[in-house]
Amino acid sequence: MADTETEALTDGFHLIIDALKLNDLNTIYGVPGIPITDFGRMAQAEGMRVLSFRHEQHAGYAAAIAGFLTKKPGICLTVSAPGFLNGLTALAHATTNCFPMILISGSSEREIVDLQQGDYEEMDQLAIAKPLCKAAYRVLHAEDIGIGIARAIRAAISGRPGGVYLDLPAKLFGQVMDADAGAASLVKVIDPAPRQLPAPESVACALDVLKSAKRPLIILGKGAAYAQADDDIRALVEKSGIPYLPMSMAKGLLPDTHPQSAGPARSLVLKESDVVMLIGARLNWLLSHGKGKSWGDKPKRFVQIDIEPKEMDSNVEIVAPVVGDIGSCVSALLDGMGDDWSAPPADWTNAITAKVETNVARMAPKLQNNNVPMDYQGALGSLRTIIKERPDAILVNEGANTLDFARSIIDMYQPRKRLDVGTWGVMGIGMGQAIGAAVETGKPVLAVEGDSAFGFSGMEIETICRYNLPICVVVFNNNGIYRGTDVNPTGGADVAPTVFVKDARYDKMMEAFGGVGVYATSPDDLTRAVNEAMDSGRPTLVNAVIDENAGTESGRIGNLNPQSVVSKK
Ligand code: ADP
Ligand code: TZD
Ligand code: MG
Repeated sequence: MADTETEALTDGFHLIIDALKLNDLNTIYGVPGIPITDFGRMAQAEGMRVLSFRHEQHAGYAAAIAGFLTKKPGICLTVSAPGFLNGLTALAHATTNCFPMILISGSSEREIVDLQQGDYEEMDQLAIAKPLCKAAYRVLHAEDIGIGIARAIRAAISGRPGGVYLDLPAKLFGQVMDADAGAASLVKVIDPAPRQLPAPESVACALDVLKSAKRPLIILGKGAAYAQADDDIRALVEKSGIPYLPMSMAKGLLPDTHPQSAGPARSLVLKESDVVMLIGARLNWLLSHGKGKSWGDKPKRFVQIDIEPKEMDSNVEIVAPVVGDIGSCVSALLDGMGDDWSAPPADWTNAITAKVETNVARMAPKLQNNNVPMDYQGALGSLRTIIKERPDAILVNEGANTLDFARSIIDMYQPRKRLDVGTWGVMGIGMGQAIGAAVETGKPVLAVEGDSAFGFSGMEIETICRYNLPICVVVFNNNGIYRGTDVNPTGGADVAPTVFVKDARYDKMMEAFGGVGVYATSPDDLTRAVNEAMDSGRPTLVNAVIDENAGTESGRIGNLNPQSVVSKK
């Protein structure tokens, strides 16, 4: 019998680390504190990359975007109650956007929490997380850590990806067990996101519908970008000859300059198309639910490719649902098209090309203006050229006008290079996503931020400087939310709710942490500063002075604002 004095032991701390590493999860985004401080130290000592943030929400956004970029769950680590709640926004965001992520949170002792005896940071975290994520698990015994982490990984990435919560009570970390038994309890998840082949008859039906179309359209969503089936998607689009529209984060899946891109003719193709094939895109508010004014009055038939069967018919009838993973579905469609597929009628594709050319030509001179103070077109014209010259850089983008103008002006050339506010249009993803993208890909990141949007995560520029990440933040400073020109109608001392301190110097914040701060008043200044930042890889913040009159209310979605007939002046 083994001598218990010399028997090798392990504990919860090490089992969690070993389980993550075994599954090739080597990066943790989080904020330390009770009960996970030592866990973070040990994870770093065991060779994991442990990145500490200033606020859990941004660690969570970093983990969520890591999931989108890598198809592996991003890991966010938080302390109990308040830290957990701070991370929860990002977990809900990941779930909403179908990004795989695992929020691991330390928690207080079950016995005390369940009797509500007032433990340190007491909260029934599992119950609170459940409705906001795809799955939620708690591990109480060291021997269950391997299974707990395996389940979390599989839940996050199989089927429709999403956020998973893993609750680890403080006591678990210190639980001791025999090292061999511990090692044997770990699980390396086999084929965590198995292929899901579409039914052959649904593929045939989709092809029939596409064949019968006079004015077909393909819409690519961020699910298509996530799937990493880039070559097949491109082949499908090109072989079919069908014009396509990329949703925001699907831009670059094919280059925005592709001859079949209908991006600049969006209104036309939505209105006039007769058959629309959605690939990894939902008919939610971002596509006006597939009906109403923006879709025109011509009858439409929808084909939809999605891994989630419940997505079909969510807003309108789907005549050809193709359920499966995008890689398998797209390759089945390609096979089924055969060699004699005929391109859509030329009057349709020519009309789109003409519209695209007109709109692009109309925009071109505006993008070259060198106005001071800058307007959105002049400033974004500069950044557009920079991304054209550096197509492998990653663009992070949030704001209202800053988001809408950048989305339409900056062409993307490679898949998964445009990261933005996602399905909720959430402000605050900026620095977290920039950090996650820089860490996961090693590529330079350009974060184009409204001044309001930037404020949600601004303190994380310290994190950027601390880890010396190649991130260039450009703050579009128009003194406020949408515009800087609102006034308080009472004439009182408080400024209007949408207005910030005038001419704030965000560039000086970056200097405070040892980064490079630049004050830019013209498109030429901006070009110079951003190119320098991208060449040097040094953390940089460019305060881009934008005309405070230039923006419009809520950017391009002002129609979603409720209107008062009583108080509106
Ligand atoms: P967008 O906002 O770009 O229109 P959405 O987030 O609305 O995109 O839609 C993404 C869709 O992609 C979701 O319905 C999701 O189920 C689906 N999806 C995600 N990954 C895959 C995959 N690998 N295979 C098939 N569908 C996927
Ligand atoms: N809070 C959160 C978390 N998400 C939101 N989307 C909002 C608030 C509301 N909101 C928007 O939808 S855009 C925006 C807010 C506060 C900021 C717009 O101002 P900006 O951009 O300075 O970032 P522009 O260029 O001035 O329009
Ligand atoms: Mg602003």
